[in-house]
Amino acid sequence: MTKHAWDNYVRYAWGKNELRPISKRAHTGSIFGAASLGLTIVDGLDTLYIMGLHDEFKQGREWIATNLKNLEDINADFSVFETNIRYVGGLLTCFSLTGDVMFRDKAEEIAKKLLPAFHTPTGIPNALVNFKTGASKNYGWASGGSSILSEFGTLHLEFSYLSDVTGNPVFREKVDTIRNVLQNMDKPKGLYPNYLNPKTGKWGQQHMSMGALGDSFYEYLLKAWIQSAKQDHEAREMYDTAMDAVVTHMLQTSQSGLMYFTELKYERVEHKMDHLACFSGGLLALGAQTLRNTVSTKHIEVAEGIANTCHESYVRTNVKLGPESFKFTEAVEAKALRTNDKYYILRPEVIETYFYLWRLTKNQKYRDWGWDAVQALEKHCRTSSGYTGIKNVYQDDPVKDDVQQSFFIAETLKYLYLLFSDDSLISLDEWVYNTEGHPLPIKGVNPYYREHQP
Ligand code: DMJ
Repeated sequence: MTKHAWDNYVRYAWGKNELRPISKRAHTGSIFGAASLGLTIVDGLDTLYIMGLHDEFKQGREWIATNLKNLEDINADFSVFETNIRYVGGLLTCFSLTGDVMFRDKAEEIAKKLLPAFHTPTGIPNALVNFKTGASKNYGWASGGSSILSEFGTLHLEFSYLSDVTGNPVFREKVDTIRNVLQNMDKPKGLYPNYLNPKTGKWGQQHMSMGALGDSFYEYLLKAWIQSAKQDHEAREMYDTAMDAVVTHMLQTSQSGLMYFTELKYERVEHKMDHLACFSGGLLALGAQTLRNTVSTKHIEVAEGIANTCHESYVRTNVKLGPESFKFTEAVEAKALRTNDKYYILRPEVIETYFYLWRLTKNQKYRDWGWDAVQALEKHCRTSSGYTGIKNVYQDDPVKDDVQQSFFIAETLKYLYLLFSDDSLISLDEWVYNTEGHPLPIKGVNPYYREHQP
């Protein structure tokens, strides 16, 4: 599957960001636009390496060495978060795996282009930065000029590691500042709202979510602790407190017994869960396994419950792949109701959770569920020229969206491969995955950490 996705990207969209597998050309409407930034190459390269596709890896490495440069000439706005998780994260993993300093230097070069976004009164970065001018801003739709929790809260792993491998402290300083701001904020009921104004340092709308706008902030608290070989106690405490509040105020069980995370808008509870929020099954299991305390038993139970619900969201469709977002009402459970929520864009989160739960519980059902997803992907998303998303999972033969997302190779296929591999391949004892599926080494434990020697 990976060969098929990669080879067709090479054939029809080489050097561009993503492939349109049906029209057999580049996808210019991706989050990195029409620029030739090789997004699929950078995002997918560690997957190729892990799978032993070495010729393909070499081809991608050469493209990056030769073409990923002159960023200061690009007069366009880029997402700080997406650039970090896909480019900086992807390159750092390739550096760690291979020791090839070209990857480290490119990661640093790109991360430096993000730094102007941190020039705000609080140090909370703006969402978008122009690589040429350095001007930065927030999205117009984000609660009165707010920055977004899942974006500014998902930089810690890459920035800390980058400081350690380059010897340049500036990156860690930036994420430490973000951490301090968050530590000192009042949290309504212990919860973190999704919007924070970088100028005033005040929360925007009190919208709380384990899905879009919140998700990977929680993930990076736990993973910062893991990455530091359990030395970053502040991160672990923040994770434990945050998840305690989330489980207390956002976890629900449906009439038929399905566990799910709701969203909160001030006091209003929305009984909806995003596909994105399905990553939380894996996260809770990882958090429970790495610290065996009184809460662990509860968290592993919730992790398995969330995995089951997300699996149900797949099973209750015609194509056996889940919708973007699903609801719980008196009439339906784990199903999308609005047309706009019925699409599937090759997202990884459900398979990611199967991967963690397989590694941590060894229950065969997670491999079986992963294999069912493979069959469904082959039947409905595979085309003669790559893989596509689909527009309505409740139809037998849905319309295809004609986009092979870069995270399909970076995450979906990587987690599937690892689900069926030995535990020693990118072991959870030595590696911690960034939110785009790029494994980063654990400090002091993994010899591939490759810390800068002065
Ligand atoms: C990926 O870019 C990352 O997993 C991110 O954390 C959330 N969205 C996509 C995949 O769905």
